[in-house]
Amino acid sequence: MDDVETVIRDPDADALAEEVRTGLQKTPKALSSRFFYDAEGSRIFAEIMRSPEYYLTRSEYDVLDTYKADLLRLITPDNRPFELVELGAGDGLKTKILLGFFESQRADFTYAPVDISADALEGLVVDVRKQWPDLPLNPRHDDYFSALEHLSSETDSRKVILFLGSNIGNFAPDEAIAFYQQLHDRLKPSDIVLTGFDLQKNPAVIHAAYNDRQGLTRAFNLNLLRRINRDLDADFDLAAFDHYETYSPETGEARSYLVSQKAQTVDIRSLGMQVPFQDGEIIHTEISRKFNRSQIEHLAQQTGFSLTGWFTDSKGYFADVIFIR
Ligand code: AVI
Repeated sequence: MDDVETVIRDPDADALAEEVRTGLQKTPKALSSRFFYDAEGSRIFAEIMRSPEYYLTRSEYDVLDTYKADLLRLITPDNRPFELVELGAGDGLKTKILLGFFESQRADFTYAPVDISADALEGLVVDVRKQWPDLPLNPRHDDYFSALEHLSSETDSRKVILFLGSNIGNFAPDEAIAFYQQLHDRLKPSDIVLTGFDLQKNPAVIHAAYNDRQGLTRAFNLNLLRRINRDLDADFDLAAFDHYETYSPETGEARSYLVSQKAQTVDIRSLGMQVPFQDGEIIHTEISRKFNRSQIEHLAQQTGFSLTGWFTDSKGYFADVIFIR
């Protein structure tokens, strides 16, 4: 684990305090979903990905498994070595399809997973080492934006940025544009970005994915309050908040909220803050955007990329899309 530890710092320690200080003074109150992923949040998210309603992971798995050979051909038509930089790698379940296939084809590449969760990253590194002991690994514990600043331009190898799992959907529209613009600035011509986009579909299917019967999404959302209690010495009563989800087929946005079940005041001791809640008051915690093809084409065009590959699963639920710099 040495190479994980050398890059370990907690990108969230001060950021969480700042988010809570400002977010709970907003109207309406809001906290960013990037703080969902402590060890418990990552564990619950892994369960969500296995739940019957959360089709995204299965759909993307289907795309990558079906089109892995086409993807490799598009990534390196000239067999040039490449560095596979995965932003938000998580447990790497889907990426392992690509790693296994690329290894079997003797592709010359390095795998550089980046994740905000140290636990998820460490698990992934152990797993990858076990399965492919010779694969060069370069893990980084960091958030996406600061990881982009460290994309080394020293090596000659082509950069292939993986941004799978519809992580892009958790960005507001202006953040998504800023993200690709930043990538465009840091990459060189012929570098590649492979993004997983969840597509717009029957709204009932999407709504169910964020309202699973087992209550996993509910637990995932409420875990944010548990984390604030632990990290900022607060006294949120988890039983006095509930999960609420909306999906608008007009905007393509699934939105998660925590709803106060009564009038109450929460004490956040490490910030010296008392936060009043009315009965029924919300905290907005997450946006999960769903896209259509013309929005994705526009995103590429707006940020200076060319869309050169479009792969969907058999149901047409999910697309993995190649942008070339
Ligand atoms: C990580 N991200 C793409 C997930 C999503 O679908 O927006 C997080 C999630 N939130 C609730 N369920 C899953």
